[in-house]
Amino acid sequence: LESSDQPAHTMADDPVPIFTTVLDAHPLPAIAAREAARFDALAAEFTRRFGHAPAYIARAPGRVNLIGEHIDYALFGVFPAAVEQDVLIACARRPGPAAPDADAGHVHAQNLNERYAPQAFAPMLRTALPKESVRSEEAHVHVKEWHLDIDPRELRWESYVKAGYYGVLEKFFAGPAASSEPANTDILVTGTVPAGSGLSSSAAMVVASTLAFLAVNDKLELPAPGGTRRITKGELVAMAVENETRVGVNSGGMDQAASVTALPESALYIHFFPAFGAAPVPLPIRRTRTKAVWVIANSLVKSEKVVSAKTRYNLRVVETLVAARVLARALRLDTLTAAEGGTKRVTLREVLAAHAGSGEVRGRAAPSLAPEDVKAALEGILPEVERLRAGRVRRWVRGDEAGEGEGGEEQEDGELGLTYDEMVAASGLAPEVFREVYLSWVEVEATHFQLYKRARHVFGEALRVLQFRDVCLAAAADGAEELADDVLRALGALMDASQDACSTLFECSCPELDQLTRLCRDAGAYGSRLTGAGWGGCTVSLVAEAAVPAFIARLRASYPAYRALSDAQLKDVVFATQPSNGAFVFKVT
Ligand code: NG1
Ligand code: MG
Repeated sequence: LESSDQPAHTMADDPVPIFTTVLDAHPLPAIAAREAARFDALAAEFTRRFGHAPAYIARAPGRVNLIGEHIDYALFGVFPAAVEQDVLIACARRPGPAAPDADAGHVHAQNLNERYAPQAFAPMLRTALPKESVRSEEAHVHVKEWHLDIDPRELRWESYVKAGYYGVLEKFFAGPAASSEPANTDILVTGTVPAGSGLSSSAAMVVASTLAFLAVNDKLELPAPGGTRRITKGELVAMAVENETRVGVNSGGMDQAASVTALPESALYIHFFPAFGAAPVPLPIRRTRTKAVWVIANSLVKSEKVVSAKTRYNLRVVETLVAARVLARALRLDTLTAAEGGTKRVTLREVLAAHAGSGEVRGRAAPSLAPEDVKAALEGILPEVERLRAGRVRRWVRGDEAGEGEGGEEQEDGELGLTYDEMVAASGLAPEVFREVYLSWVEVEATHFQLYKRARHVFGEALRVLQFRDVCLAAAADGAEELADDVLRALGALMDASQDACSTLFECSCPELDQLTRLCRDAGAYGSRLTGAGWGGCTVSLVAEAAVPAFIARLRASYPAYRALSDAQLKDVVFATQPSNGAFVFKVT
């Protein structure tokens, strides 16, 4: 096993790959042939529509999270892999006379899918007043700022294109030193990641669009001491995470990191604390006596995160953060609760570190806990989470410290959670400070807040991620020709436990997902769980490869929403998937 959960080489420093043959990107000849045909067709259609050939095709995959749900924004490590479904964006500078200044960066965006109408847009250039420091030096220097209209309340396909573009404009064409202009650009988009299904079509779109605009504007190679260097995967992830917030979801960084850094044949262990990093972990599922694959099955319940964020995703982000503060107070972790004038938005991962006395601090490299220590710390903190039970918090707030240890009313009120006022009191912050710290950047709507259940899920799930990773690493270290099927059973059991926690503690499942994962197990899966944000979307199951056709047939007969589907429709809804390559740029020669 690796000695730290912060592997030395994390791929964040690797350059984003540029391929010129499809074979480089898809080393298996069978896949390469299929992909070459797809890339060629997109390039030909681009030429037909715009009258000139594309210069690049940017490609970014969706992802399936194998385990570790809703813990990335608590800064715990997660375990996703890229899927084969992806977004392709063919792009080129539009030929013709250079546009006058104000018209720079004009974009014609089209989509192969007819549902998504062609769009034309340009960023608005604002020449802002120079910043103080600049003004004092050179009064005539103006600061360039760009603006693109994105309405996060409306689901529009081009919003994701604009989100990617925005980051490139801000990073390379804004500020006092910006001299050149963004290029006029034609783009043609196509995608196979189903939308609203938990496979992160949004991250695939944003990563592909960021890459396309980097390529068209010659920003893949950057000036560096002694020559040039390629933009790194870490830089691309950072841009894509920030870009996606422009579409309105305060997500963790799992999806963009997975889409950018994935490698074929392996999953990724992605960590965010004390710093971001991603390392490939080989999967043992093809080396076991029974060869297995991941099967994705869509519940066909659409989960539009942006639309329901107030009562679901963003509410969970707030509950998880407040749980961290209240637990830090209950555990008397004063360095955390007093940080930043007492207003730090503490995360559960920081509470764990402080409770374990590890000295880990966000953003600072060492010291960091080894996974064994993190596991021990998680096991140690789980009983402390009982302090977050509503009845206990209430008694504690009333100052009835003596009552702290007893059960009493906890059982009955455990389900209901805390009212807003009770939660604020437990945070120890003045109401207006609470609002500023926890609610000024996000909209949520609820009558009760569940701190106990959310924290219980997060710590338990974080532990399962490390256990899942251990099973994979132990298998990788095992030189045996063939591994026992126990490996599959161990992974499957962790997946089942994850589903159970998502359903009962984090409450991000839904009746259809509960039913579908149960049917998947009945149909022979080693384990089955929802993947992504939940409340609908896809499940992922570990299934014996030889049994996949029978598995799919049983689901079709037993899951009500599948009965009316044609064979072709069913193929898009239930399918086996192999971990695929992360994002890259294909240079059309
Ligand atoms: P999906 O369902 O793929 O959008 C979301 C978040 C992740 C993570 C998961 C839950 C976005 C862009 N992504 O994924 O960061 O929190 O939910 O584990 O919102
Ligand atoms: Mg998404």
